[in-house]
Amino acid sequence: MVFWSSAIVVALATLSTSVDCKELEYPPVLDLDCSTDTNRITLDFDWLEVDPGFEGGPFQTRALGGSVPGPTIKLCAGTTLEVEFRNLLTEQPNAAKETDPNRVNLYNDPDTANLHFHGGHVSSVLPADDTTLAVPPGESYNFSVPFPADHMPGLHWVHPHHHGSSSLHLVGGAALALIVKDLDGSLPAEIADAKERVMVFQDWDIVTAIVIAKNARDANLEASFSKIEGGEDVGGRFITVNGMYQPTLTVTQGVWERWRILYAGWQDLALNLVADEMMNEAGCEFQLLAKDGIYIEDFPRHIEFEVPVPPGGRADLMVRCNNAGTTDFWALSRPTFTVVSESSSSSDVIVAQGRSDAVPSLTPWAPTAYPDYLQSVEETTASPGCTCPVKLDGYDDTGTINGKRYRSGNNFLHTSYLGAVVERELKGIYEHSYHQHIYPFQLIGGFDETEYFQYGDWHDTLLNSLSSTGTTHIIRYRTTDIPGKLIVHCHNTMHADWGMMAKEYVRDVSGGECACDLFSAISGPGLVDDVELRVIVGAEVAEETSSSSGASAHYIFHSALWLCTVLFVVTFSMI
Ligand SMILES: [Cu+2]
Repeated sequence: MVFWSSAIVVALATLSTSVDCKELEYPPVLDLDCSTDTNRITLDFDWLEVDPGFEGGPFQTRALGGSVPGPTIKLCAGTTLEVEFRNLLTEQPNAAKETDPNRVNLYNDPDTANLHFHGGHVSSVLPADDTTLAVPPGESYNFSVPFPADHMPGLHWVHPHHHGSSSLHLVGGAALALIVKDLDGSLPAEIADAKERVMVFQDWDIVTAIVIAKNARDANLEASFSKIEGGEDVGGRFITVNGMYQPTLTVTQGVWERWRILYAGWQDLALNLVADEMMNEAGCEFQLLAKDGIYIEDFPRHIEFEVPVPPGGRADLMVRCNNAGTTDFWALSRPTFTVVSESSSSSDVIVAQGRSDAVPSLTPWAPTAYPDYLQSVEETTASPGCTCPVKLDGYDDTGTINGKRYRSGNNFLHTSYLGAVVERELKGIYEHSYHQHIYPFQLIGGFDETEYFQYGDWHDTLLNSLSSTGTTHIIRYRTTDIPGKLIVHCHNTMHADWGMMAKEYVRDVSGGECACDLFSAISGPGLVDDVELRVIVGAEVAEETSSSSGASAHYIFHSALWLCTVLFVVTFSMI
């Protein structure tokens, strides 16, 4: 039997009026030092009581970094992020385990986690972004993740990625934004000076979450989420922005803002952010600036319709609302937030009601240089043997990549080598969101372009629901500089947990051969880690890699920044 033993630390803050309480708030920010080589932080994974602000709350969930979403990390390219990741959860004795041979590729290990630095062009070799690492409850791990000096500034994110429990952790809101900062003076003033809003969208599908929890015998999550009440829409499934249910954004009429949108998604559909077509009273317009943390080359790109950010994807938008008035925004076909556009008293804002063409438009801009790993390969043919098919297919226990389900250990799908131009022929992207670790990829061809998905664009996550079932999305990238494991999977994490995931390997040799559809062990030159080893912190085999690394300058998060959300610190225990 499980119970919440002590709910302490009452209201951190409340405001006096409900109107004020709905104004969008932001996660705490960890603005890391750019003048030092290394920054060290601590991220705890633990139960937290949250209240998104509807009648059925509050409820307990597993949170990363002391809030939902967790604190926004801002760092500079050329620095190393050290994270002491402390899994403070308690083992549930009856929970399903991946080590059970009857439970391969099912929901397992609800209290075991790790961290993935989604979108980072960073090493997959421990102690960096190797998602085959397992950190069981009660254990901790010291990540050290160098962000290369030429890393493109942009919006990425961090979330647990343990095979079998990714969905359980994302349904509970364990995610945080990670921003590689723009260099001073690198952006035009109209972007650099614009009000910046980091907006983390999270999908609370309570009904599905309970099904997953039952499957994993995750009694804690099942008990907590079963208590969530509310209307059919709220109690069954709802969307939050920065942990808030249907908040308000007050904007100034006619003034550009920069919205940095992270869809911390785990299901099948794109975010499809859209202003209410019938009632866009505020006359809000979108201009696309970046996707998946990579600046597009043709900014400003007008987005007339919805913004189809795939689960796991990001979009930076310049947004302006040209009228005074109110507009509801929808995401995932649900009313998600409201913009209140207020007229400005400033005389230098010249706006003609309803006429966006009457105010200055944004000036075209692109970075002066793209880093090596983002140099266009549109006109470059793939290296010999480096074009492989990747077909995402099926659902649940029939979900596969190229016909096979995930296998741990030394089992690899494709291989490449440093300097190769790698091409993939993706199938199934109309309903599965292809995500690739370490290297973003360029959209080359094979599909019908839309305003959002155009040839030459870079992504790390791709779901194009407007494409037809038989479409092949051709993508290409150059494996410039980071060798090691490269995980590919569906970012419908339910599919990934059930086996729609595979490992590739980038060999640390310049030249050689690529290989497709190996589905077998790899050996030979250029392996930069032990592909046989799977590090489980606390297990005997992992002793060397799970050791502590020095001073404990812990960053303790005080989650008192939520003005409208009553947070409790929950000590979780069981008898
Ligand atoms: Cu899928």
